[in-house]
Amino acid sequence: MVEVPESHPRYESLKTRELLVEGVEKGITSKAGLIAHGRGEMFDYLIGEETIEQAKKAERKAVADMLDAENPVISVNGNVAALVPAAIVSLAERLDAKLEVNLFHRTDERIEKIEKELKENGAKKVYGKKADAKIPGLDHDRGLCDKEGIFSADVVLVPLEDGDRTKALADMGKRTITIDLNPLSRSAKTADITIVDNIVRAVPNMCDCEPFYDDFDDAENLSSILDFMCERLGSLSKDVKK
Ligand code: PTJ
Repeated sequence: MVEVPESHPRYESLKTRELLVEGVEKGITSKAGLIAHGRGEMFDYLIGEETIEQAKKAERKAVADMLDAENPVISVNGNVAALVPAAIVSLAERLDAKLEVNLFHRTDERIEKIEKELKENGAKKVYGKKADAKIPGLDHDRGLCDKEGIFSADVVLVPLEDGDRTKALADMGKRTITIDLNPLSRSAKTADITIVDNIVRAVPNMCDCEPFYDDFDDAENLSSILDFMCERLGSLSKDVKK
């Protein structure tokens, strides 16, 4: 891993990139995962690279929903495993949720490597390898999942997810929660709760936050995030002219 000096103004961001590059080298993260992260970084710029109030509220609501669920499952892909392996295991413990490796670019080798990474970070059981069920409406291996895991879950946390899969899970009647920096993505628009925050901040926040049990309107929250981005761009535009 390249040593990034802590004095570098973009230290946190560069360190996060290095984790993903290391994930690719270890065979955990797909190469496409690097591109997906770049898109995420762009939206992170628009919110000022910090957790905004709307995201905090969605994080707290997501925790409340997962705590209330009968069979909550956290879906883990190659980016999640590279960026927050220890925190995602802690979150699963807090929420009494199952962890399932569920990949877009699925190979048995990647599934096993991610399972190993999660176990090295304290996970006792990891679902995903069995793949004895299929999410209806998804072609090829994208639809594979575990009967005891995602297939029978009532609430699924799907961070950094492909829009088709989020929709297919919603069509199965599941409550879906996503973490996605892009408020315009199909996942963001489909999920019942959308957390527009960087996963490196969102998951640790969710390990510690107070659950929010009141009413929550996801569309209202998303709209307010887009307004926030527009206002922020407006004030940055004024600053440039000074
Ligand atoms: O490991 P695999 O094979 O399952 O593949 C995982 C990726 C992420 C490559 C795959 O699911 C994919 O292609 O995803 P998408 O459709 O590019 O969507 C990823 C979404 O996550 C995009 O909307 C990004 O803006 C967002 N995103 C990227 N990095 C982050 C992020 N959101 C939060 N935190 C991030 N660090």
